Amino acid sequence: MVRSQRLVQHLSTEVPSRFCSVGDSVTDLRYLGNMVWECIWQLPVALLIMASPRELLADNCVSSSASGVSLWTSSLRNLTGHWITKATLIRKSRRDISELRFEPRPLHYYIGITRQSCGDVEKLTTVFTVVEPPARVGADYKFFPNVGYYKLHTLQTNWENARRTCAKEGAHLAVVNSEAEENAIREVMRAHSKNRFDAFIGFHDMFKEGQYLTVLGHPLRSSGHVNWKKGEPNNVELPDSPEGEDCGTIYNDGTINDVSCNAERLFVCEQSL
Ligand code: MAN
Ligand code: CA
Ligand code: CA
Repeated sequence: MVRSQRLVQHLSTEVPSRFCSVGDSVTDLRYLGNMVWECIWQLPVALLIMASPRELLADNCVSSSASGVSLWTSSLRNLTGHWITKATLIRKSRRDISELRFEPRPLHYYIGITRQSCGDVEKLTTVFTVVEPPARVGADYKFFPNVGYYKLHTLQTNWENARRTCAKEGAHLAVVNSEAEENAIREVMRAHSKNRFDAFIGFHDMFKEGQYLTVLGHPLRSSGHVNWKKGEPNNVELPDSPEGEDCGTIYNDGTINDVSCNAERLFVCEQSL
């Protein structure tokens, strides 16, 4: 499982200094934007903030774009003395996961506002948080509450093809982070066959022998649940795989093994919550 991505946009205004601070950086509004984004979102976000009247400031309008992302911000005080701050963030991205059935996903968003006064400077900090659940995977993924979505692919292929197939489905080769997750994977495997078999999952030691990494790029040992089969990993070197065994599998009893990356196996994809 990986944590849901979060979009946190920070927007803050200092009155009357004409400086905006974003995180640790300070930007002069006369020249630059007053927003950063830590993560990028698929849907437009339009925001309106009205702050209490203070001294009149010039209208500031800022736009910025990078790799399919557009951002507009403006901050002005109107004739009735209201401070109005607006920000619009739009991201366009190409879908290359056409296999997915996209369903509308509810967005959760909230706004936190804090006011600070220091001498004659009033600082208004507004934090916008937008949380978008991951895209739903196909109906053939089985949902395990608080664990994730899992699918056993029942056509054998090598590890790299398995990795790509999961990615095309908006998922990844399964990474086992807990006993509950091991049980979920065992269940989808056992639903296929009660006979003993193993399936590719998302770890390997292709880069350095014995240093196992997950497909998410983290050391396997930090995944929280590592259940090697007794005697594994043994990096067996066979004539057709002299490089040894560098790709991970899981047996339907939940134990894991290293096998040749060129071997053909079923595989388990995971869509994190
Ligand atoms: C046996 C054992 C394993 C090895 C597999 C390869 O089960 O030697 O360590 O990974 O064969 O198929
Ligand atoms: Ca190895
Ligand atoms: Ca092995």
